[in-house]
Amino acid sequence: MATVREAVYDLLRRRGMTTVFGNPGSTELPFLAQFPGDFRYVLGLQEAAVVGMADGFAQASGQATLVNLHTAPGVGHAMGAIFNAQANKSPLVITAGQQSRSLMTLQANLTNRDAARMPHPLVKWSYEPPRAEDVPHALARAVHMAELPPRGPVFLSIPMDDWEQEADAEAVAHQTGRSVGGRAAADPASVRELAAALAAAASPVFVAGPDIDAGGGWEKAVALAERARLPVWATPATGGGRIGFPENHPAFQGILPPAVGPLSETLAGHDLILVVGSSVFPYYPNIPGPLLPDGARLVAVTNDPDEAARAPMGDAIVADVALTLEALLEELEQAARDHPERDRPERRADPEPPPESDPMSPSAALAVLADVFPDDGIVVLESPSSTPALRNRVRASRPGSYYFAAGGGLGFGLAAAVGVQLAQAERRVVCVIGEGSVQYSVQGLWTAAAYGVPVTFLVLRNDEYAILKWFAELESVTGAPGLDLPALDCAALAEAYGVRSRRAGEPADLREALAAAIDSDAPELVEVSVAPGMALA
Ligand SMILES: Cc1ncc(C[n+]2csc(CCOP(=O)(O)OP(=O)(O)O)c2C)c(N)n1
Repeated sequence: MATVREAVYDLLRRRGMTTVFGNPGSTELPFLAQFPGDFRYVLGLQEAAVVGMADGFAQASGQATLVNLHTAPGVGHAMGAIFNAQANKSPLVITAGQQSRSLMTLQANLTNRDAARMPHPLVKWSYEPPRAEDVPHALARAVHMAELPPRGPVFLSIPMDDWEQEADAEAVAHQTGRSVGGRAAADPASVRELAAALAAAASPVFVAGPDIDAGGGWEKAVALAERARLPVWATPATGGGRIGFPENHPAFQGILPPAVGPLSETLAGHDLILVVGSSVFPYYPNIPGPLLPDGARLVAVTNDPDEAARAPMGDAIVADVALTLEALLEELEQAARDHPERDRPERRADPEPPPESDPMSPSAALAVLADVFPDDGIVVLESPSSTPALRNRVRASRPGSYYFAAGGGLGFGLAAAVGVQLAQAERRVVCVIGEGSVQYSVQGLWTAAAYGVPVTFLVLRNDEYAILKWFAELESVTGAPGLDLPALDCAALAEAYGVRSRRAGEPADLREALAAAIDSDAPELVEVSVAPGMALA
């Protein structure tokens, strides 16, 4: 007879979920006992780093990913990272140990008093099974919930004495083999109507969002833009955890500004705005204005009913993004016959040479990165004041090449880079990060070193929270404390965690250090001193 533990490992194995991210405690050891040889346990030294790594891994592998945390305090440390995973629509199955069932009512030490309530608003489903023999079923349910669209994290609390109990073999046999698919096609009538509107519009525009990449719709998005001759904008960087369209493509125009007024101003003159795989819109900060330019209609395609319902304007089609793009392409083929061809959109300019300064500007540092960046490289970005400059200079052109915390919580970047690199061993990951941001999941450096994960960490060191100084100006705030970061030495921190580090002062040193780090089979950190302030291009 199989135990609950054996049944759970069998289920995980069958679903290919053999990489487990965790930080263990006494309440998790019974789950980890006799850890199977075909599984890999990736230890993170703090839970924000554990969940951040798993988030990167889940997104870059496209697979539900198991996380194991230590009862209430472990979940507590992880909450900010779970918030990010929710915004990233990352299919994480987060488990946490719980006190033994017989000791929960008297509330023995480490009892998670209300385990399912704790992460509740941040997950799609949160649960503590009522009986030990329900654990395999609850885990199967958790995996399906995490993977069904819109994807996202789920949480399961598991009492520590459940693992040795006997599983219900017949029930487990049914649960383990189930396949639950959720890619729903759009109503053909709405697709026909949208195709007709696109063909009839005088000046339609396409806004590409992160779920195009996550949902495998990249090539179809390119085909749609080319066939209908649409100019393409990326959804605002604030909510663009991934990019949905090649940023070096001639149709690509740039990134929409994130605030209401400037966004609609940018789209002025278009009569049809097609938004695919994004919320409408990830606005920030509050700069009021009209929601849409005069005379424009907006139609969003999203697999997320909540995104569709909460949009403040426009129509929406709730369906799988890639399938809908495909259906739209087929319809457009019919419609194109009686529609005169539009001019192709104008190509945006190449990046300007960066200004010269000492220390170099963040744009100059990113221009060096763009020069040495491998064709199939992947950027994980958490350098708030240089987000626009990075996007402008690197211009990622392949699917799965860019990851960013759509939730805006720091701590994603460094950890996620380790997870992305673990999932994409054949490609090279460069984590571009501010020295302030490094601190929120700095323990990920240890995991990179301990597991030989060859991420290049490029730390842009400006000795300040540059983005917050920029926001202070925007909000007319003067005299705010706590915005300077003198003497924060990330190169020394990296060495302490076992990661080789280099410091670069001049562009030529930076080029050499970055090229060597990217080429290395081990993780390396390159710290470059850059001028303070925002880098917009
Ligand atoms: C968990 C969390 N805490 C605080 C913030 C607020 N915050 C946003 S950007 C920022 C500064 C980041 O500094 P750094 O990484 O050095 O980048 P820079 O602004 O200098 O580009 C802070 C503290 C946040 N977004 N998330």
